[in-house]
Amino acid sequence: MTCRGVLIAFEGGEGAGKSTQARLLADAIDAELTREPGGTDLGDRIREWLLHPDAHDEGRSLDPRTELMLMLAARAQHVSERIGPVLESGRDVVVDRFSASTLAYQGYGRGLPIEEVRRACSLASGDLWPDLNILLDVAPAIGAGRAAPCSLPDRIEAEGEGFHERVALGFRALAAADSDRWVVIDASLDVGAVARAVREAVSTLRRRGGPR
Ligand code: T5A
Repeated sequence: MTCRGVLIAFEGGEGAGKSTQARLLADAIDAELTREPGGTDLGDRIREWLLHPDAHDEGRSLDPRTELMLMLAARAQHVSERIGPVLESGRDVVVDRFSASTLAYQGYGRGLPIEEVRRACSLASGDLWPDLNILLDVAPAIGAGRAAPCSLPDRIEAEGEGFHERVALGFRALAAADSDRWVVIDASLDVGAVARAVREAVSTLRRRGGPR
């Protein structure tokens, strides 16, 4: 019988270094690398629609519940089409954002009820939760300062300071409430130091015996 692979999610605010660290870790442990929203053809189309700065112009804002449902539609397809089969084959998966981003952004950020968002996440993922969430913790102002100088912020990046502060507090609250499945890393350190802390967290997970 093949052992199920391990699911590791990178979480945190904008510009925390998730994509950089997810790529480094996936290369180091030869895991499947993917991201959310996205990871499938359908998910990539939903991503484009959710994040494009002009997606909801002319004064029409996207209702937070619509945003939640679109994030979850992308996740349901991602889990059934890609993440689930890879884990079942015994290979590890590194994902750049997963359900904790939904709790932090749509729950803490947008103000939707946290327990309802959690139940909706569980439904979308078939109750799949990461074996390890790695929170790259950085002040929102530092993360925003890492954006390429001429890049246009996407629809969610363009939200105000208060929104991004609520998201950051949300991530910290999630990590504090479930320390078995979370590790918090100071993402203001340089890339190499963060990568070493990530590898140490993954080694600890393996010593504990992988998926729980
Ligand atoms: N979202 C997502 C929800 O609202 N709900 C959900 O359920 C989900 C899944 C996704 C958006 O969707 C939202 C959250 C997001 O708003 P995204 O592009 O995937 O968007 O996420 P971002 O956080 O916006 O991605 P970024 O690319 O901006 O940030 P990363 O991935 O955290 O950072 P990274 O690695 O690309 O690095 C950014 C820059 O910083 C440098 C890099 O070289 C790069 O230039 N850098 C560092 N510089 C100094 N020190 C370090 N330690 C550095 N690490 C990286």
